[in-house]
Amino acid sequence: IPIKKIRLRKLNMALINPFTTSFGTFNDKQFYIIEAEDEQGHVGYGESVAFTSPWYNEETVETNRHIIKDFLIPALQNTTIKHPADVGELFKPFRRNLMAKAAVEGAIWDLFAKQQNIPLSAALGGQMRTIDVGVSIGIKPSIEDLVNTVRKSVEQGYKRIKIKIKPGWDITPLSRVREEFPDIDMMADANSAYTLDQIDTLKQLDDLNLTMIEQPLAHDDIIDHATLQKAINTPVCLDESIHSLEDTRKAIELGSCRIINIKIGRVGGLTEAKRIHDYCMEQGIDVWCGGMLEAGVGRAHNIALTTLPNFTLPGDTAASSLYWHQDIISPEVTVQNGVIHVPTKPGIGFDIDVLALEKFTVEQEEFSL
Ligand code: OSB
Ligand code: MG
Repeated sequence: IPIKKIRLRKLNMALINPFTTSFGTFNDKQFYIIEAEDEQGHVGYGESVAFTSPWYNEETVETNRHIIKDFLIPALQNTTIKHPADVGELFKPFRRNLMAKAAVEGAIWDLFAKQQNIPLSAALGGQMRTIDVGVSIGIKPSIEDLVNTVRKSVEQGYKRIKIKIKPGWDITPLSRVREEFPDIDMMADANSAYTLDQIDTLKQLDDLNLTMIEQPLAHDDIIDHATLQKAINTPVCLDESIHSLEDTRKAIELGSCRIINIKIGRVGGLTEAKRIHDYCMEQGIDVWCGGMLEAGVGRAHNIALTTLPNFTLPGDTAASSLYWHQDIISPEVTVQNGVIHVPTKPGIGFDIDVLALEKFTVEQEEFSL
């Protein structure tokens, strides 16, 4: 894959609605867009999903810049990459920093698919023409507020409603939503807010007919999750705890979960995401594609990944308009009846809205390879 230069752009975009999880509230998003350009003028795009503070994992927007600039780009200099799957090998000397790696690898995957003149989904081996999507609803100021938001999402056709929970905002609001909507596909995400001391609360989830409970316990745990999974009927889904195929293998062996949320950034890129997908498929473990409040480039990567066959559960890649006044891709991601039609153009399949990209760029640096 000939690459001539890499451009790093820092963007700042305001969220339409503040998004609250058990670890805090997001009002806007700062992130890096990585552009990998070849001699012919093809440009591959990647998006880093780290936040400004290290509350989801240890990475931040600032650590992304440092790692990409001082380690990952130098590792790409004076080498030739035959396939995007080789990038992981080049980045292996650098521990973790998986979101930084995923952003750069993502730009190279997009460039590769554009050079081959095929959609990124096809380059990954995906075949689904449409993908099912759900929506993730943050912690709300009141139960009434939550019920109204769920109603709107159900009316918009989202196939699965995920509700963020934390101690003090769990069984009561979930029960109210279940009363109002007895038949919806509903799940909860705790973002690591509980410990086994609260197992009695977590056991009450079994009465709510949830599709799953996502990451109830510590961000770095797979042992206590196995204890919990034995004690409850609701399937446990791991998010924060899974960074690799190896983590996946161990979690499945221990019985820590029955479902895995795959996030490209959290596992270091599309290549590792696909490996985890393939392994889960062999093991009979369903997967779905998580979200990190991405802008259009990240969303496009999520859509491409979700075309693989074991993404049997709706993902969190909701429509651009739920997050942004204006997205950086054209057309923006739209959802009809809970479904996204997978784009068929080469690479990520969406054009970049260059004016929007420029408008949201607050810093820019360029490196020759
Ligand atoms: O745990 O899945 C998560 C948002 C920010 C950080 C972590 C998570 C989330 C979401 C929203 O649940 C996903 C999205 O809508 O992009
Ligand atoms: Mg989660």
